[in-house]
Amino acid sequence: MTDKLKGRNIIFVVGGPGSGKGTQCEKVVAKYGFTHLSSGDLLRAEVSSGSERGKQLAAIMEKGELVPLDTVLDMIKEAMIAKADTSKGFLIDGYPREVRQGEEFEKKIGAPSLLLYIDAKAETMVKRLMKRGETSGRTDDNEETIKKRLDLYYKATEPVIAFYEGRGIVRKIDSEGSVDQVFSQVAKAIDSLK
Ligand code: B4P
Repeated sequence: MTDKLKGRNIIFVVGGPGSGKGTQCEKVVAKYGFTHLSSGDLLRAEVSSGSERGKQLAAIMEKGELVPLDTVLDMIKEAMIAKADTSKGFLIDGYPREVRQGEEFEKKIGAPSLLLYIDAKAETMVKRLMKRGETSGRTDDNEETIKKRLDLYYKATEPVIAFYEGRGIVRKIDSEGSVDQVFSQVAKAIDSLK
């Protein structure tokens, strides 16, 4: 099954909660036509379906914790296979959240050619998420859960960046500026792949 995904351009998009990952991915899709797969969106779709698995996921996400690795990886893999024939490349947003997720992805799917590290200060991320929480209806956009998501990011996800830095594929993006300022750095990093 994974043969379908061989040789595909894969870009990991990693950053803290509220760093601007999803926002930048939308702009990348508009400019480059890549396929955007957000682990958070895939999980929220499962929750909205009302399935038994969705109910279990909802309880974990509400607490700001990571859902089991196999669940999220299977969802990403299925979504990639479904788009494999037409995709120009994949933006994998919000994954890996921990080093083991990266290792398993490579075993089951393939290696990334670039990791976009979307970097913002903790206070910036909190401010953005609290603002989004006013209208998003997301059960995890509240002060208590945001704090837990941030703690988990520093503990589990930052080591992912160090892991891929060793391979020379990390491009750090300063995400403190406006959406367009951030995007000009993202576009430069993607153009450097050609
Ligand atoms: P995610 O859906 O990944 O949620 P997120 O970290 O908040 O990122 P998102 O992409 O939505 O927000 P963005 O920064 O673009 O994860 C949610 C939960 O799902 C996790 O806590 C976990 O439970 C589970 N999960 C997801 N992936 C998993 C995995 N791999 N393994 C296990 N569990 C997993 O934007 C935030 C806000 O900032 C927006 O309102 C935006 O408009 C604003 N903003 C963005 N850029 C801006 C800028 N430059 N200036 C001003 N505002 C900006």
